[in-house]
Parts: sequence; structure tokens; C-alpha cells
Amino acid sequence: MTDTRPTWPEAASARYRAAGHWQGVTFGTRLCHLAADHAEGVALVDGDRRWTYADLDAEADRIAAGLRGLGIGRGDRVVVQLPNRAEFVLAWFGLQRLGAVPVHAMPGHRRREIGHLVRVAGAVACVVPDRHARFDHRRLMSDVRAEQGPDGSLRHVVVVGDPGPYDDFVPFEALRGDAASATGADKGTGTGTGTRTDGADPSGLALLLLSGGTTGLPKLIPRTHDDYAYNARACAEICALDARTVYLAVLPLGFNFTFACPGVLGTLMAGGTVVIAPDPSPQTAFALVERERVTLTSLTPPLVPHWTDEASSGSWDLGSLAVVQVGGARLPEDHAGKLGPALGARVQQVFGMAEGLINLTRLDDPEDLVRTTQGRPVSPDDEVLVVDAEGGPVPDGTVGELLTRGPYTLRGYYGARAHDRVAFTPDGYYRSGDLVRRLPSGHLVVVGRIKDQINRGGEKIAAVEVEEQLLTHPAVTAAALVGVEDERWGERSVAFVVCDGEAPGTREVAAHLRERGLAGYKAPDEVVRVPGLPLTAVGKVDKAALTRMSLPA
Ligand code: OOB
Repeated sequence: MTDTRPTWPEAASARYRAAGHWQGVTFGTRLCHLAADHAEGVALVDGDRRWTYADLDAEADRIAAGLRGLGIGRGDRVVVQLPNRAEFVLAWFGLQRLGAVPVHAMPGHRRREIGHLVRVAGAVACVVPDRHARFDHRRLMSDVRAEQGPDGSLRHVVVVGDPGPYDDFVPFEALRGDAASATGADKGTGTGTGTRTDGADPSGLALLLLSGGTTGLPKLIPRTHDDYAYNARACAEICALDARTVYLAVLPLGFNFTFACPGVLGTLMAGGTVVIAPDPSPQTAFALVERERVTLTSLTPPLVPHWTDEASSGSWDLGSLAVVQVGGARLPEDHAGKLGPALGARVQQVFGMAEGLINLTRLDDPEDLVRTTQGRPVSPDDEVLVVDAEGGPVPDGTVGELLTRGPYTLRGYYGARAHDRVAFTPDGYYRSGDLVRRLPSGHLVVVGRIKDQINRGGEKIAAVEVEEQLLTHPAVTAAALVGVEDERWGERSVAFVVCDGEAPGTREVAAHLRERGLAGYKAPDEVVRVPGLPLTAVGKVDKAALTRMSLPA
């Protein structure tokens, strides 16, 4: 399939290259360079397993060879749905070494999301665990494959662990065949910046991320080698990463925050060590901080009180931890103020989006900016506009919608031209749907959003997607999903339903949505029956009125 996604105009691309943002190196080649520079440095730690940069490079070759043996090649899209295990990173670099394109899925995704990803990406393979969190991903893949039918793009299912009764599922271990066949002609000598060892185009598609979504089904976000490497490097520079950095990956690896802000890629590009936490509990994380002398990690706001409490118990040596990033959703000021002292680390707020723009508070920002703002853009070439409902710029201090374009912000979704016309301005700014206030220092404060999305502690839920599924319940005749302020999640989701006959309860609705193949985190926290949905003057569902109804009087 040819790559026809909208991209940056030539003048902008030239500017980003001249500024040194875009370096013209693919991720497959980068790993060769990193292995040359830090051969014996530890790149990756998962439990008792450790990989040096040389090991990681060799592993990428083996996996690329195995994938090639399956007939997977340059430009092919492969959905990666793996939990926080080293295999995520190994598979990712194996795909990059081949010039193939990983599609990041979340471990919680189910039949609907994975099926959609496979279809939209035209994916030829999926890499999944056997079981995770008491869920059998092989059965999920068997369902997805059946749904795609013989004409679908999906040809292979690769399983980390036991492929079970599915004879044609490929064990991940079996991919790690003979490295020689992957190196040879394609790997080249790996010398010099710009050597395209994988033959891929550095300005071409490197990976696909999933958008939080505001429409029926999530959109795919194309990221290039040039732009995504810059995303990671710009964040890494601000966080002062170097070969002594030890990054603990606590949030899902497939999340852009964990993977590249600066996360896994930023750490590896600085020659540091990535340690993988199998779960986000403070007990698991703190044991790893002690053992591996972790210096940097990232969290979403709902984890913050748990981490603060556990750290305050005083039973852990967290002396190595220098910076803790928090982002993905609004961090209450009070929580921000307590986290740093409890961990003995600097807090950094992160306001980012899979579409591109990343804002960080700086390590030397005054305490009140760190507590009360969500940071400022990482690149001098990030262009940020704050506009009113008519699209006109508002003065600093006034709330408006954030629009942005720049060297690592997309110019269009993957294969979604109709949606692009509403998601972007004619001059290429992405309409984030976030309501922000800009301070004279350039720092942004996120005050709300105009997109029809619920942010449940960092997990994004497109209201329309859930509403469509609620309507498939036999008793539901109308439905609206809204976000309501919540102590634990920041926002919880409340479904208002109009019913014919007996109304389903919250658990029944959750079971129904699970049956429909929707990820569990999208099930409403609460279901409220109403005689009818309130409408605005123009006849749209009045979500503001519904939100007011769900707040305690
Ligand atoms: C991150 O990425 P996404 O794509 O899951 O979600 C982006 C949206 C933003 O448009 C905004 O609505 C919200 O998540 N958001 C925040 C926030 N960080 C993200 N809202 C308030 N405060 C914050 N600090 O969530 C993401 C990607 C990279 C790094 C960090 C987060």
C-alpha cells in the first residue's frame, strides 16, 4: 500500500532539517549507532533478564529475520499489543530493523479496538501475549481473525508465551531464528549518520499511535522516524538525560508518554537504561528503584496519592530518583505539592498528546509554576495558538482552544481525509480540543476541553463510541456519556440512558459492552436512567446539563 498520508509542506520540512530537528536516521539504523557507541552498556532490564545495547541490536536482527521469514517486509503494519515486558521493546526494534511499522495497541483493548486497528492499518500481523491480567489474548486474536475473514489483511499472529491450541499462531521465540539472514545485505556496515540499514525512508512512516478519539472509532496517528526521534530527543534534552539515566517504565509501554516523552526512546537515544515495571504499584516500582537505582519515571495522576503514601512510609530508599513526571490528565495542585517532598524528587508536569505537541515544566522552573501549570512546548519550533470560538487569537491569560503545528505534530491522520478537514485548520494547525490559558512565560494551564471525550485518569474515552454501543442494548433507546469530576480518577464516566422497560444496571451494562468487544475501561462507572435526555436550543443533547445533574447537590 502506498503511503498517502498528509505530511508537512516542503518549506517546513526544510526548516526542520536545517534546524537539526530532523536528522534523517531511521530507528533501525539508530540502534546500530547506539550499539556501536554503548555496546556493553545496559539498555533494557525486565526482572532477571538484561540486554546490553549489543544484545538489543543482535536481538533486533534475529527478530527481523524471523519476521521476514513469515513474509513480513518493509512498510508492512504490525499491531503490537503487549503488556509491560521486554518483548514489547524487542519486537518494536525488530520491526524497525525490518522497516516494518509497529501499531501501538493498549493491553486493555479488546475485539472491537483490535479489529478496528487491524482494518484501518491494513495490518498483516499482530504480536500479543498468551494471557495477561486473567485474559486470553489468543482467543481475542482468534475472534479478530474470524471477523476479518479470508479477504482481510491479517496473515499472522505472533504469541509471546504459549500459542495454545492455535496451530498456526507463531511463538515469539520461534522468530528469534538466525541473525545472519537479517544482517547481510540489509544491515550494511552501520557506519555514519544517515546510513539506511533498513532501507526505510527517515521521513516516512515509522509507527502508528492511537488517538484518544472523539469520533465513533479511534483514529491512527502517523509518526515518522524524523519526527518521533525528535519528540524523544527534545524531551530527553530538557530532562537532561545521559548514559547514567535509568528510566522506569511504569505506565503501559504503548502509551506515547512512556515510550517517547522522553521515556524508552529518549533514554535509549541517550545511552541510558530502561527498566520495565510489570505493574504500576508503588511497591513494585520502589523495589525496582532501589535495585536498579532508577533516576526518572512517569506517572498518571491517579497513581500519585498511592505513590506519595507509600513513599511517606519511609521504608524505601528512593535516593536515586531525581525526576518524576506526571501527565496524561489534570494533576490536582495539592497532589503535585506533596509528591516531590515525599519522593525526594523533582516533579515535572507533562501535557502531551499522541498527535504530537509535548509541554513540560522545566527542571529549574519555580515551584509554583511546577505545581500550577502543565508546562510549555519542548521545541522552539512548536507553534501554539490559543483561539476563541471564531478562531481568533485570545490574549495571554484568557481561556481558548489550543491549536498547534510543528516539527513533530501530525498534519493529518492515517487514512482519514474527511476527519482531517475538521481536525485541522486550512494552514495545518491541529485542533486539540483542549481549553487552555497561556501565561506570559509561555506555560500552559489546561482548564477543560471542548472535545466530546472523557479523561478517566489519563485513559481517554470517546463518548460517541460508548454511546453507539449502549444503544445496542435491547432496553436502551437513547444514551449520553459524560465525564463527572471524581476524587480518584479526576473524571469518572456516567451514562444517562432512556429505556424501554427495565433499565440495565451498571454491571449489566459493563457485561453488555464487554460482550460487544469494547475495552473494559470504557464501561461507564455509573448508569443513570432518565425519562428523556435534555436538549439544547439547537436540539443537541445538553451534556453540560447532564454533568450538572450528576454532581452532588
Ligand atoms: C497523552 O496523550 P493522549 O493522546 O492519550 O491524550 C492527549 C490528551 C490531551 O489533548 C489532553 O486532553 C489530555 O490528554 N492531557 C492532559 C494532560 N496531558 C494530557 N490534560 C490535563 N493535564 C495534562 N497534564 O495523554 C500524553 C502523551 C504524551 C505525554 C503525556 C501525555
